[in-house]
Amino acid sequence: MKNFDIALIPGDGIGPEVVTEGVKVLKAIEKMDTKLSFSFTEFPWGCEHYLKTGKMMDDDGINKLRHFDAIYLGAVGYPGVPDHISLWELLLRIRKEFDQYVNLRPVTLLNQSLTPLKSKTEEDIDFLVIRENSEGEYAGAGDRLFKGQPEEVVLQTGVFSRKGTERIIRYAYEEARKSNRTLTSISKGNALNYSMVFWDEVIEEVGKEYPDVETYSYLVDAASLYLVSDPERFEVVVTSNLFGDIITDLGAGITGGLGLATGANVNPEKQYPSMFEPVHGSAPDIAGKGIANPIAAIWSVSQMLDFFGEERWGKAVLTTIQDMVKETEMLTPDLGGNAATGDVGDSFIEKLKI
Ligand code: GGG
Repeated sequence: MKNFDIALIPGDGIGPEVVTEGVKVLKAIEKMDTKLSFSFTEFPWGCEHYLKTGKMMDDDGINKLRHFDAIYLGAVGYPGVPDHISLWELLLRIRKEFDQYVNLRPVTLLNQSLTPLKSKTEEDIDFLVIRENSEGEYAGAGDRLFKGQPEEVVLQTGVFSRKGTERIIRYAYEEARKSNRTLTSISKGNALNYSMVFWDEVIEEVGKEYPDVETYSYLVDAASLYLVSDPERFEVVVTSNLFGDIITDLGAGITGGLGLATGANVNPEKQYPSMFEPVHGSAPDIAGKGIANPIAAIWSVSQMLDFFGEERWGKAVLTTIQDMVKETEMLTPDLGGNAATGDVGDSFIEKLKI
C-alpha cells in the first residue's frame, strides 16, 4: 500500500470550491485502488488569514509543509489585499522556498468548438510550456526611490543565473528528447540586452548536447503572433518566468479559457514538495455561486498523480477530462454549459475508470 500525504491550501475565492472537487477525485481513486491511499491536511492560509493576522501563512508555514509529498493549491488573491502581497507571501514564497524551478503548463485543445481560432483542430493545438519558475523577472529584486516625488525611480531587476538558466533549458531538452518533439525557446534578445542575450547563448550551448532535438528560437512578440496564427509550430516550449506566465494565459485563450489551464510547480530532484494548482486566480466575481469550473483543478490532480509515479491514474484522469469536455453535457457556464461545480465533480467520478 502506498500512501501520499497531501497539504491542501484551498486559498481564496473559488479556490476552496475547485479544490473540493479535486479531493473528491483523489478519494474516488482511493476507493477504486486498494493499493493507493491519500491523506490530507488542510491549511487555512490566504487573504482571509491575512486580514485576520497580517500574514498570508503562518510564520513557520514553510516548515509545516516541508514533509508533505505534494501541495495542492486552489487560488490566491482577494479584494482588500494587494495582489503583490497575496502572491509573494504565499504562492511565490512556496515556489521559491521549495525550489520548484519547473512550471509545467500544458496547452491542449480538447474540443474544437472551444477555440476562437476557427480553422484550428485538436491536432493543431497541443504543446507543453516549460516555464522557468524560480528567478528571472520574478526574482523579487528591485527598489523604489524618491517615492511620490517628481524624481521617483523604480527598479525591477531580472536575475538570470547560469545554474537557473541551464537547469530549466536542460530539463526542457530532456522532455523534448524523451517525447520526440521539437523544442522552441521564447526570449527577447534584441531588446533585453543582458538577460535574454544570455538566455539565447545558453540555449545554443546546451543545445549542442542534444543534436537530435530540432530547436527553434523566437522572439516573444513573434511567438505571440504564431501562437494565434500558427499554433501547430509549437511542441515543447521553454521560456522565462514572466514570458511563461503570459504565454500560458494566451494558451488558455486559444483552448477554452482559464477553467481548463493547469500548472505543476515541480522540484524534479524531490528534495522538497512540489505544488499543483489550476492556473486561474480566485475569480472573486463568481466566488460562492457554485459555477466555478473545477476541470483545471482536476487536471492538476492528474499532474500530481503522474509526479507520484502513478501514471496509470494520471492518464485515466486526463482521459476522463478529455471525454467530458468532448461530450459537453456536463460543463460549467464558462464553457457554454449550465452545470454546477459539484455536479461536474460528481459526474467526473461516475465516468472515471482505469
Ligand atoms: N491558482 C493559483 C493562483 O491564484 N494564481 C494566480 C496568479 O496570479 N499566478 C501568477 C503566477 O502563476 O505566476
